Amino acid sequence: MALREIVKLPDPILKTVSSPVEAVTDDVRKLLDDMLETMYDAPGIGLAAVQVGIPKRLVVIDAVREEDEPRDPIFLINPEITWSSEETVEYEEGCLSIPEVYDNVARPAEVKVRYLDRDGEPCERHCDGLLATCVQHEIDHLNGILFIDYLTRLKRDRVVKKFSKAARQSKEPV
Ligand code: GNR
Ligand code: NI
Repeated sequence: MALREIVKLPDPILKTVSSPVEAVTDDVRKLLDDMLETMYDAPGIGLAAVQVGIPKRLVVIDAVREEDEPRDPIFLINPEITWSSEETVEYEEGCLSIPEVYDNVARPAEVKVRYLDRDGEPCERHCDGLLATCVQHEIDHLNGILFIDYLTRLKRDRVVKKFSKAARQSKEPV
C-alpha cells in the first residue's frame, strides 16, 4: 500500500466526470487500498479516485466508526443511487480537496446505493446518517461536483478565489 497525493482546488481534474470501471482487477484493488490508506492518513471519512488524480468511478468510505473502534471500510465501484428519501438533513461538510473550508449542505437523509464491491460482486446498501451524506458527497466527486457547488455563488466564488490565489502565489518566483 502507498500514500497518494490528494488533488486540491483549483485543479481542473476535480471537474471531470469519472469513467466506469470495466473490470475489478488486482490493479483496481491495489488502487482502492492506496486510496484507503491515503484517506485514513489525511484523515478523512471518504475519498474518490479522482481526488488522487485518477478519474475512475471508485470510492472508499469509513464514516460511521468511533475512533477506538476497528476499521470498517466500504469499497464502492461504479456506485449509483437507486433511491433517495424525500426527507433531507443538513450536515457541515468538508472536503480533503478543499482544506479548511466547512459549510452546511442539505441532502436526502437516506439513500440506497448500488455498486460492485472489491470482489466485483453486485451489492445494494441502505445508508442513513453521516454515511448517507458521505456516499452522496463521493458520488458527486465522480460527476465532477464539489460540495461548494451547493453554496451560494458568493460563498463559492470566495472559496475558489482563495484557492486560485494561493496556487498562483505558490508558482511565483521568490
Ligand atoms: O473527510 C470528509 N468529511 C466529510 C464530512 C462531511 C461530509 C462529507 C465528508 S467527505 C470528506 C472527505 C472527502 O473529501 N471526500 O471526498
Ligand atoms: Ni470530498
